[in-house]
Parts: sequence; C-alpha cells; structure tokens
Amino acid sequence: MPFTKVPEYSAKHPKPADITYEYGTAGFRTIGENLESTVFRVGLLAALRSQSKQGQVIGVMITASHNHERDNGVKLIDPLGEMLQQSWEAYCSKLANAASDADVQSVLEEVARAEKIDTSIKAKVAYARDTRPSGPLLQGALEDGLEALNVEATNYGIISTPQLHYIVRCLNTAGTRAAYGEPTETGYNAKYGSAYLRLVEGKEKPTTLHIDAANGVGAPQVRKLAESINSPYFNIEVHNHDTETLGKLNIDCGADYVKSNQRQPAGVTLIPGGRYCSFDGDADRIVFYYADEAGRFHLLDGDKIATLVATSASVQTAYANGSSTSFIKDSLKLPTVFAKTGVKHLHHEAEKMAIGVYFEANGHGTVLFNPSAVTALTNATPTSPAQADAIERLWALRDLINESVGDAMSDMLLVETILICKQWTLADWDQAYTDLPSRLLKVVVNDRSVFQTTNAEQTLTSPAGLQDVVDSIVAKFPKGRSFVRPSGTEDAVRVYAEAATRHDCDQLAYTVAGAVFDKAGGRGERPAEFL
Ligand code: G16
Repeated sequence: MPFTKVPEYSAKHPKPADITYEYGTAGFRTIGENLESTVFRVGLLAALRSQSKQGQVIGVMITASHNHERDNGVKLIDPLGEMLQQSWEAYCSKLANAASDADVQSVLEEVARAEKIDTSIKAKVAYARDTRPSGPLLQGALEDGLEALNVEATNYGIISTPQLHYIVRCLNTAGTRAAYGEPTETGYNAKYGSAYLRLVEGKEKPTTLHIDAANGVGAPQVRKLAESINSPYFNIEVHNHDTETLGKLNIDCGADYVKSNQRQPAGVTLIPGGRYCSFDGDADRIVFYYADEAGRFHLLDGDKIATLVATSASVQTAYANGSSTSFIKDSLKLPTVFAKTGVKHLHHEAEKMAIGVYFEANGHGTVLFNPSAVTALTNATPTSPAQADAIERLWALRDLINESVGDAMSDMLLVETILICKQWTLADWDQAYTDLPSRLLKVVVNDRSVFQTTNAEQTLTSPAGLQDVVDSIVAKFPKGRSFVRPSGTEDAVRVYAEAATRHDCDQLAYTVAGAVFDKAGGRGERPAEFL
C-alpha cells in the first residue's frame, strides 16, 4: 500500500491540537514553529499532486515573504510555475487539519481516490526556502514527508520564491517547444541578464540603482544577477542585505514597509536625482521611489509599474489607486478588469488576454503572453529591417519577463529597460498621473473568518450590516472609497481607504477601522482615533 509508512513518519511531526490551518492567499502562513506538521503534510500532498500530473515536477517553497521573521509559510507550485490549482487548496487544508496520524493516511487515500491518482507513478518535487530562522526545521519536516512517499526530491537551497517558480517551469518544459531555460540559479541569471542586455545595449547607460533587499534572500541573489550581467548597464548598490542577524528581515525596510508607510526604508538616505527600489523578504514584490528637489518622498508602486508596462489589457485589484484605474481607462484607453487579491486570481484573468499585464498595488505582478500572442510573434514575417528589429525586441522582452509569477528581479530589469529606452527618470515616469492619497490599516479581530466579501472583495456580505456602515461613512468624503477584507496571509482584517485629500483619506480609514473594531469583535488596541 502506498501510504502505509505515513502514520509512522507523521508521528514525528504532531499537529498542535488547538490550531486550524487554512491554505490562504499564498499558501499556509503562521508562526514558524507552529508549521512543522503542516509542512510535513504539504510534502505528502506534493507527491500526490506530482502523480496526478503524470510525474511532472511540483515545487514546494518555504517562505512567509513580506511577513515578520517569526512567521513562516509553505506553498505548492504547479508544473508551469504557476500557483497551485485552486481546487486542490481544500485538500491542503483538510490534510493540514487531520487530527491523528491515521487520519493523515486516510485523507491521502481519499484524495488519491477522488482524483483517480495512479500512485505507482514516481513523484518528483523541487523545493527551496528563504532565509528565515525556522527554515531549516521546516525543511527537515518537508524532507520527511517526501521520504515517506519515496519522492524523487531536489533541494534548490536558499533562493527567491520566483526563482523556484522559474526552475519548476524549466524542469517541466525541458526538451519541448516551450522550453523555458536552464533549471538552475545560473540559468536564471543568464536568461534574464542576457535578455536585458539585448534590449538596452547601445542606449544611454543608467545611473546607479539603489536596491533595498529587506535583509532577505533578494540580497545575495541580486548580487549574483549583477555578477552575471557584469555590465555598466546594470550598476547597483544593495542596501539592507544582512541575512545573518536575527530580527532584521522586513523590519523597517522592504517593499511592504515602503508601500504601507509611504516612506523610504531605514538604512537608505534618499538623494534627489537618485534611483531607488525595494524588494520584499522573498523578492517577489518590488516598488520604486525617489526624492524630489525639496526632499519629498515619491512612491512608484505596482499600479505605476502596470501603467508603465501596459500596452494591452491589464488586471488590477481593489487596492489599485483610483487614479491609476482612470489613467489606464481614460488616457491609455485600455481595458482593465478587477480580480480578488492574490496573484493566483490576477494571473488567471491575465491569461485570457493576448498580452496581459497584472500588478497588485503592493508591487507583485508580471506580464503574460498567451499562446495566440506567441503564435502571432512566431509567424510574423518582417517586411523591413525596422519590423525585424521590433520582432526581435519583442522576443527579448518575452525572455526578460518571468511569466510564471511576479518577480522582483525580473520586474526590476523590465522597468529599467523601459526607462532606459524612453530615457526617463523616475520623476518622468511619475508624471503620468497623481495618486489619490491612500491608507491601508490592519484591525485585529476575534474571528476574521466572519468577514465574507463579494465584488472582487470590495463589498462585505458578512458581518451583517457592516457594509452599510462603511457605505455611510464613505459617502461623507469627496472621491472617497474604502473596503474591508480579511487577510489571507496574516491574522488580521485589512481596511483600505482613499479620498481627495490626505486629511480626508486618513479620517476615512480610521473611521472605517474603528467601526470594524467596534462592530466585529476588535481585539487589542482600537485603531487610533484620527484627530
Ligand atoms: C501575498 C500574495 C499577494 C497578496 C499579499 C497580501 O504576497 O502573493 O498576492 O497581495 O500576500 O495578501 P493578503 O492581503 O490576503 O494578506 P506575498 O508577497 O506575501 O507572497
């Protein structure tokens, strides 16, 4: 029987009785030391997922990305490097919550039956982790899960999340017409670095790009990318690169900090005319920023990246600043659609477009070329040297983009390419439109599962009556917009607000957050009253 060894292995990684796990926005996320049983079980499920895909390689990434260092997480990556098919998320949650070691075996049997899995197929898994202190413990648990089901497993070490997505896609497409590249770190750097140079060489060289690496895995990885590119066209200085000292990851730095606080990270002094960007802890998000002559901070977030890149349709979430949506529709005259938060939702919408651009405001996104666009490019016959050059540049552009998932390093090279080709400074790019003032707050409540939403998460359907309260508050503010949704990566409810002025925006955000706290079981400190 394929699963007979499972209970014995499972006994080494007992599930804490009082915790219920849920596969959320980007897999399981919680305090690292509470995740051992879950990561072990994800290893088991990765094996079944691989068998259900006729032995293609499935990825397992251990990371909690932008979250605090004490947190950790784990997610599965499907064969083309995309997020796990959503119908399997329920299996993940069920397995993670199985009460006993025997139940773990029963759930596996149930999944194998439901999905008609041939368990004699050799399962293959590629795994990696970020720099978090709980990483080695969780990696050990994962390896036990893989061993229990005799999986052919490869450890890719400490790499960025998008690098593992890339590697999984490379492994499963090797030797086919869709071959994506060499499934190694070196192959990743060579692919993206050479595409970048093909696009920018011969143009004017950019000035230094200052990178805040959030004291995470992006620091060593972007340095390796720079060594591989080895050109004055990629001249970087890496800040917040301490991955050794405990307590530094994502603290007062990184893309999430910069976006949420709308200020530069600690450890970086902004000089007017300088060029800056921040990665998050696992290097799947990026935001840019600069200081103007008066020293004022200006943020170029995922919305701004989308408008820089968009030549075709785009996908946004409710967090997209209202000004960016108006700019895409009214000035670029491009269609834009809304999806729920989480790149897994945006990715699927973008797949429906010929060239689909999707970015979350937090800096997580990419560009997808669907098969019809690739066929058109393949069949295009140039009738002039200029057309031949344009086609060649489009191929290089496609090679520059990590289509499997949002990727800070690939996105950074994409933005640099566009800025170099247009000869734009960050301030030039920023001119396109002015963001409405916005604010994102967190409210801790007793039970965030009571928060249910519809309309791409912009409208609450539960708790009963709360949406009416939000609507009545919003109505008082010119250009006001606010929504409330439960986070899928943290134990909190998020409140987003934007309005015509900074004062109105903050008042709106804190009033809505206060109403959530009062009417839906707020815990701890009430969101500070805005005066
Ligand atoms: C993850 C997801 C993103 C999402 C973010 C916040 O980011 O990949 O798509 O926007 O969480 O999600 P939530 O508001 O549900 O907590 P990351 O960078 O942490 O992987």
